[in-house]
Formats: sequence, C-alpha cells, structure tokens
Amino acid sequence: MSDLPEPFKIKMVERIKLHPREKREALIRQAGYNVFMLKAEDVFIDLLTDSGTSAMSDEQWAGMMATTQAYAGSESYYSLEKAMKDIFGFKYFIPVHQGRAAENILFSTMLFPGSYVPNNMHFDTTEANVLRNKGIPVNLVVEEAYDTQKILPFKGNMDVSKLEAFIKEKTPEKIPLIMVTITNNSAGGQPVSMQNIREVSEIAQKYGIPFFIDACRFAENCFFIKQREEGYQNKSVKEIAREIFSYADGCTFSGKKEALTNIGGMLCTNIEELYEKFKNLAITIEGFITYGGLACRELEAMAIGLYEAIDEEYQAYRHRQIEYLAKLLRDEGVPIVEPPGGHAVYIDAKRFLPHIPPEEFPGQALVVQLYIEAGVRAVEIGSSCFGKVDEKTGKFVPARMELVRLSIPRRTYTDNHLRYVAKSLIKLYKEREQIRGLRRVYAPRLLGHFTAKFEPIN
Ligand code: P70
Repeated sequence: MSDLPEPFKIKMVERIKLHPREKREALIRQAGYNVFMLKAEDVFIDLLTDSGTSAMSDEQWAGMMATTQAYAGSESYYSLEKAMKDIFGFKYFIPVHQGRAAENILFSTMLFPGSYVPNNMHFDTTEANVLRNKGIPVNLVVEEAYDTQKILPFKGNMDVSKLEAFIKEKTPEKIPLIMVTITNNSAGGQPVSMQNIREVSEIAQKYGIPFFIDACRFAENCFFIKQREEGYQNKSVKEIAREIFSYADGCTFSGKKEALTNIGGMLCTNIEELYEKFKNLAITIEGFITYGGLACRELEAMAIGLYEAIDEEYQAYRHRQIEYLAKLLRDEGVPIVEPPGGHAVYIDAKRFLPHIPPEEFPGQALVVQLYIEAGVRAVEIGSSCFGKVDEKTGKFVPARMELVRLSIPRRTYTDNHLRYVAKSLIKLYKEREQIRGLRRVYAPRLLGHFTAKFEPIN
C-alpha cells in the first residue's frame, strides 16, 4: 500500500464545531435518536455517507463556471457523454439527478408485478424502488459475505450457482433483469471480481436476461481488481472499467459517489429499444435528456470528476485512508468487517454489543453513542435499515447483519480526523457493556431508517 501523502492540497476549508456533551445528548434526544434528523452543523465529523459529500476539485469548480446553462444541448451534456463513452463505453445514456432516479426509470420500465430482480445485494433505495414497482428484490451474494471476519479478496461476488438455480426455478420470463452492485455497499463495501462479473454476464446471456450494473462505486471496485485479481496488475483503472461494462447491457450510476460531485447520476445502456423508453420516461419525470433534472454545471462537474476518480494516485490515497482507519480499530480489537471496503469501514455491531438483541437495534445504539461521545455521525446498516415487519404476522424479522458504517467522504477529512474517530470508538468499545439498546417507536414501511424514531431502553 502506498505511503505517499494525499495527492492534493487544501484550497478552501469549512469550519467544524464540537458541541459540549450535554448539548449533543439533548440534540440526539430531540432527533428521536435518529442521526438523519440532526442538523449537519451539529455534527463534528460527518461519516453518515460518502454520497454527495466529496470535496470537489478546482478543475471541477472551474468547469462548472465555464459551462453554458441551457435547457437543451448544453456543452456539459456533451462533455459528460464523452466521459461516459470513454470510461463506461455504453452507447446511450441519460443524465439524472441522482442514482435512485436511474433506478426508478429502469425498474418502472422493466418490472411487472411479481417479477424478480436478483442482485448480489440490493442497497436500500434499490430494494425500495424494486418493491415500489411491485417487483421482488433477491440477494444472491456469496454466503461468505455474511461472515464479517472472513478475509476474502472478493466478498461482494454473486453466488453464480445460486443465480442459475434461481433462474431455473422461477423461469427467465419472470426475471426482467439481473443486477450486480459494485462495490457491495450492503455488506461492507466489498468488491466483485472481474471473473464473477463475466460469469454473471454469461448466465444472463444464456437465459436472454438483460444484465445491469449498479456502478455507484465502480472505480474503487476496479482498483481492488487491479490489486487483487490475477492478470490485472498492469491494466489501468479505465481499462478495467471498460472491461467490466463490456459485459453488461447497461448501468445505473450515482455521481454523488464516484463522479466526485454533490449531486447527479446516469442511466446507461446499449439496448436501443430500452433507451427509447428510458428517454421518454426521463423527460416526463426528470427533465429533458440533455440536463436530467440538474443544472448543466453539475453535468460538467461529473464529467471532470469521473476522470479524477479513475486517477490511480487518487485511488491509492483513497484505499490507504480507509485501511488507516481500519488498522487503528483492528489493532485495539474493535470488531470491524474484514477486509475493509472501498468507501467505508464497517463495524460489526453484533460483536461490539453482543448483549443487545437485534430487536433493540445494536447498530443504531452504537451510532447514537458515537454521536453522544464524540459528535461523530455514522450510519446504521442493520435491522433499522434492512429489518422487516412480516405483513401477515406483524413479527419483526431482523437483518442478517448489524453493521455500523463509517463512510469516508472523498478528499474531505484528514487522517487526524479519522484518528479522533478511532479513539472515540476504542473508548466506547472499552465501555461497551454500559451501552443500552433502543426501542423503535416509529418507522414507515419502506426506507424506514431515514425517518425512524427511537427511545432508549433503560
Ligand atoms: C450511501 C447512499 C446510495 C446508493 C448506493 C447504491 C449501491 C444506489 C444508491 C442510490 C445512500 C445513503 C445511505 C445512508 C445514509 C445516507 C445515504 N447510497 N446504489 O450512502 O444513489 O443516493 O444517488 O440516489 O449506495 O450509500 P443516490
């Protein structure tokens, strides 16, 4: 791993402030013990998400200023089209305001009631958009993904034998598309290997099913392939990306991650017939196709950011920083998901707080304590995010894993910020027996975690 410093220097800063502990206690109580309800200015270090939180470069800002603002045909559309064709290589694309808009257009066009969408693992909005379109999301990731301690190079892989058995069981007619999410955000930001993507593509072709990639964190995935997969050491991230996308019929993409922008996304495909449908729906619900619900400057920033994301010095820095935080925690015995992912370090809250049962949301309890302890905002990826209430029995079905994600916004925090985060978590780990669970008092049926409310259990 590179020991070079950050390949950038800081040109503009934003002040952050740490409130006294009593104030943090009052604020989290007022927020219903849900960190999504906190004001950002009340957070000292914000690791809620790596989405829309990147620091943009001077070149992105300059590009934004210079581009024309127009309803139709802005030059920024053509910049983004050029970058997309060069890096992704799809024939057609539509800019959209963020990843879930691409999901909405894709699933509204392709799904029908009772259809299945297999994925290695759906993330929250993907799952919700499948359900909203009366589809059934199915996670077919390799079993090892659920073992947080197992060290494997590509724990995000789809289990291809499960996939083929599933297609045979349900019949290809009931499966309008197959998806693979790179990296796999729901289980630790784990990468998917090129071999696995190739195998999924072969199966999809064999059964005549379109194959789409959820490409939110494609460049981080490519860098893992370069480091870990035989035969890719001497290929560039761009070459690896082109190969990945060459196996797919299209992709959804949230620019808020690896286009290094604060908003934006794309829906891409090679299938002309689908593109025609996507285009007409996009015009109805997003905006004209040359701006996709965005200000034109956002398209320009995405076009430039995509090249910054595939820069290998940048990727080396990014991966080194995630590993730095992981090592600080691991060295003190804090149970993290191993190996660390491409955009975040995940804590295994089941192991951190074994005395709190899933119905009492151990991940959320840890997120709340971390805010109270240090003003750090993490996010729960466990039963608050993925737990279900059985509609027939009313019984709570917990998620398979109880994780807490410390997402690292890109180019935003220094190692010193992360050292502070690690120190706070290590302190909490030493005092873990004092941490109590939470009772959920409100949650909507879909995407409950965003607006849920909790109360402490004493
Ligand atoms: C995140 C955000 C968004 C996402 C994703 C994958 C693999 C699609 C999307 C949708 C969402 C989030 C979660 C918790 C806290 C804050 C935000 N992921 N596919 O942080 O993209 O947001 O642009 O609609 O990860 O992981 P978009």
